[in-house]
Amino acid sequence: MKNTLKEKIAHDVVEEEIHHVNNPVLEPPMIVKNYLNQVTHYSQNENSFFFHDGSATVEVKVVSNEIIRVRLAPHGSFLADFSYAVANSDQHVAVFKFEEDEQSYRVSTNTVTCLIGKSDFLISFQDRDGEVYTEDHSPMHWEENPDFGGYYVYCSKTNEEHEAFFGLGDKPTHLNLRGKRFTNWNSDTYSFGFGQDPLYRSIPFYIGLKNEKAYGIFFDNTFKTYFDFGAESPEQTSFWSEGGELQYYYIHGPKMIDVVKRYHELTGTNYLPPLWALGYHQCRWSYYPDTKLESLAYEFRSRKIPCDSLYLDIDYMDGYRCFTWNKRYFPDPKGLISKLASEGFKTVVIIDPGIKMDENYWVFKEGKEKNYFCRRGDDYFMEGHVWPGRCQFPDFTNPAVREWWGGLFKELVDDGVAGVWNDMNEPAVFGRGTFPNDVRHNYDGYRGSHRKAHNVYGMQMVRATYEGLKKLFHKKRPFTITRAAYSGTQRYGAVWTGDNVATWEHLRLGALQMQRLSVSGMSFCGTDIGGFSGNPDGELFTRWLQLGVFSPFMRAHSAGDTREREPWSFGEYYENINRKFIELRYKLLPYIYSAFWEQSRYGYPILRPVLMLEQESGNINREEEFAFGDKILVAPILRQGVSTKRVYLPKGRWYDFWNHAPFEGGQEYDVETSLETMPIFVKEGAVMPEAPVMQYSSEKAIEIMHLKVYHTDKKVNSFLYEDHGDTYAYESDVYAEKKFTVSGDQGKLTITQQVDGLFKESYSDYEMVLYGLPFEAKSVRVDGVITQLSTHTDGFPKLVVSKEFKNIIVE
Ligand code: MIG
Repeated sequence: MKNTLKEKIAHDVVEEEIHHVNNPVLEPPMIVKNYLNQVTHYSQNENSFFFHDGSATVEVKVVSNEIIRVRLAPHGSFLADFSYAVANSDQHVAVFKFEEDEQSYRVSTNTVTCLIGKSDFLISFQDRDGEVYTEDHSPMHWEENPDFGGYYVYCSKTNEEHEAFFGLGDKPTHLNLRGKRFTNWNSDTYSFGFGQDPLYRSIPFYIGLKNEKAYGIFFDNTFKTYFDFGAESPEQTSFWSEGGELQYYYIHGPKMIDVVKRYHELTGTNYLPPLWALGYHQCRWSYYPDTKLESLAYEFRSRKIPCDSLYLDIDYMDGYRCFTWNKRYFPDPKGLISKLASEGFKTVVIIDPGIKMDENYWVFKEGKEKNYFCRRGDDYFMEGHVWPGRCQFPDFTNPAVREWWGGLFKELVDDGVAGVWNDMNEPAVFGRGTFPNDVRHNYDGYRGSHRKAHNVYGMQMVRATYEGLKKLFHKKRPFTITRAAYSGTQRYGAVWTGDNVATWEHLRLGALQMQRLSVSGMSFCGTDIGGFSGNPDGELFTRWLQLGVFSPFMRAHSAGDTREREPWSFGEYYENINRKFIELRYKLLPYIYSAFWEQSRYGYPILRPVLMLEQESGNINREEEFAFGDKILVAPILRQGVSTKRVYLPKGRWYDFWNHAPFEGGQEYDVETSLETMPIFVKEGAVMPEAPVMQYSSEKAIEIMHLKVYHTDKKVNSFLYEDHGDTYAYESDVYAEKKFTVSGDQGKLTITQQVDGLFKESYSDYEMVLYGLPFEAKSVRVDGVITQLSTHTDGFPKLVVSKEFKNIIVE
């Protein structure tokens, strides 16, 4: 013991001497950009290759057949390999090979090759045929950050003349990002405008489209990041950060949809929501007191307008203290919630990160005792004003804090709350916007200032909420939404686009933002239907609701200083149209739920821009039509006073959803579209499931599943997914995943079915209606047995078959 102490002192003395000897008076250091130099040597460790230039090291890691990760260590040592976004970067057994010639090193899988130039350290990615998808414009570079330590890190790629760029989350602008520059820094942006940047979310992932071939770049860096898609110089696309590591994933296509799917393989998919979360939700800031909620519930049911969920905004709390009730407005929360539940309404409550500094408030006391609140650089608490007054803020990047936070929902869950809405988690602070940079965070043990943790703060909050609810619910699936997000947040919550405005421009923005979020890995998204601030007229509200039917998350919401905003608030004429469209949402629920399954299980996006269906340069600027799931194409009406809309249908045959008339795609059509309707098309060969209209998603068991079958002379698969709707039994195979294959010719239609899983549906038969038959059906054989055709009420041929059928032939 004594010895070691002596040694230590001796050591310190030595250090001190060295320190003095080596501490000449220095001029303030010059800030210079350092570029990678010539490669001097390389080494390999399993599927990672390390290239050195004498000082810096670059790691090229084969993550999967289609994904390669690049990291830069300016002075040779990498930062800890930890990511909030990437669930697992070693998930696949990757096959790869390594080659070297005069000019370059080549790391290849069977689909992609990463080339590292020996003399210039330029990195490029090619497909098997040697076609270059993206290449460095200059070698990766960095700049010392004397104030905070670490480096500003930069990467720049060469733009092809017509290259286009997509993704990046919620940027409120046109789908193609070419010519623009963006910042990622989660911000509370009330009444944001077209082109405003940044907004609430940071999704540092983009898709490039070059010569009609797509690839993705995911820059997994939580600091403030920047993307420049040829704004500063048309020849380059650059991305850089104020700190952290230059670390990005190259994701191969060549199809956009596969890039998105592979991005989901890295960052996870949306959790499978409970079915009720896909119904219509009614929200407002705020519905109170309890009698207001009761009368809302009564209005919905007596007017026969379907609705699954009612929301409580901040006024349900006692002085905006999280996890409390305002007992004057809500004397019996449990009674109210169970009454609403008995009428089929789920209750969702808001929660904010700011915890009121009040010594008599248990949440504050507990958080303080456990040392769970964020602190400044000099150890002061991070304090700021939000709705409750002066607040402190839990450090959600600390796993112990997340665990604690998750448990705080116990009473709300006991009261019957079914979902939680996470607001203000950019984090928002009145006056100054957000936390100052010197606030310290645990960052799951890896430590960091707010510069590093800011963009994941909201993600870790909704993660804590989601994981907590999941535990408290035991066997039921929770529902959560969040305003702030970072890549990967889809694993923990849905998102809404924040405080939009009741204008036609914002309706258009909503359609753009949702498509963008969907291709950026956040499929479960929606806008405040009607616009948060301002007052829509009946027409705008109805058109917005129509877009809402085709929004993965469908919720009307409005600010407190606006006029009433329920589906009946604009008079009977609008109410009837609104009812019809909300009913449509409920008819489509089996289809929508199946699309969510496809997202959650396989990583397919729910909204798909036309370009994703038909990857041709001519479609780059099409942003007013999009696919909802893989069988429906919609063209929401986004302008006032419109009665016809020009709609482009991708190649192949489509059917008008309303009257089943066939249309040949590959061209534009002028579609009549009064306020009572909107352009909706169904893809040929589709088997579209339809549920009976219900007042809420679980009102009654389906007695017979309605299937609309559309003729094709190709071969087309459709999927129908069913399960309990709100449990985790599907994880033990208690689900039904049905694959229908439709094929046909001018005189024939064949439908086959294959079923996977153990779920037993409530019904035993399908009622099938056949659309678009180019012949008059005379005979039908179901698994070889001649079966009767009849006529559906709409005049088209119909048959009733057992849900067990395997093969149907119509001639
Ligand atoms: O400072 O809770 O975006 O949806 O109604 C405003 C009140 C706080 C902002 C959210 C909005 C919500 C509102 N919140």
